[in-house]
Amino acid sequence: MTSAFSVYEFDSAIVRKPSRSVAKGLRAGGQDDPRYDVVVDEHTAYVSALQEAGVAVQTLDALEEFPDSIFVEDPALVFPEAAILLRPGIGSREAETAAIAPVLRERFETVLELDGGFVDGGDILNAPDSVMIGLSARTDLEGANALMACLEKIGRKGEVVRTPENVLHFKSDCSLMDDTTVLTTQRLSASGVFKDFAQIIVPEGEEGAANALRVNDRVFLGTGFLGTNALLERAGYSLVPLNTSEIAKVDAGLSCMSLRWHS
Ligand code: CIR
Repeated sequence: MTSAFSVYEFDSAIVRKPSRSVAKGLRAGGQDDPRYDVVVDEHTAYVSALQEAGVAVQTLDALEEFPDSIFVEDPALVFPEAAILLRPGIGSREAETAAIAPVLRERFETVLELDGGFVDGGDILNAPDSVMIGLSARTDLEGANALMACLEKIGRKGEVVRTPENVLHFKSDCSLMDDTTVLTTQRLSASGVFKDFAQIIVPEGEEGAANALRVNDRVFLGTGFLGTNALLERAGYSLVPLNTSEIAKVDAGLSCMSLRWHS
């Protein structure tokens, strides 16, 4: 199925308020705990930016028992025509799927489920010609195959690719800027996965900038990534700088805080 909308055209989104327990969110390195009040500020600015871009945002209540539940991108995948419930590949986040499922069943007529394996939404890049599924420490081949089967049911093509070693998610290292251009890191670009795209490579030391987010006519970009900012400005994108320094302490960026689709 070719959707009537570009992969970056959105009019609807779901977000979840941060819980105080976000301070205990998962992280691979030894970063300090994020401060709840600063995470709230970052989240509030993100929601406002979505609304200003023309997106109607549904905000779900915080879930104290799940420190990472603010990152609603991981337990599900949404398209204009259907939602797919995923299976996060780390024990402490597994039950987030059941927590968001009733909301998705209310919003979507078709809700599919993986019949096995594990997939985190952060490993999925919905590109114009295929839904790219990055194998990672969170997303395994069984899950990727189960997701491919779901995608086939809704007439979409999946493609199994690889998340770079020691990178949390495929989308930690890339984001679409438009239908033909991807913003990516050198290490992901080197895998050849984006050979059919025009590529903008983030400067060394700015890998965190690659998890940007194109929303309608603008691109959300983490603040402080001056080199990437200059590259994208030069390429003519309209940038919305958003502070992500607190959520970055729990390995998060701009795509992970919402589920976005065009209704
Ligand atoms: C985790 O490790 O699962 C969270 N601390 C961060 C999740 C970020 N999710 C995303 O980029 N899609």
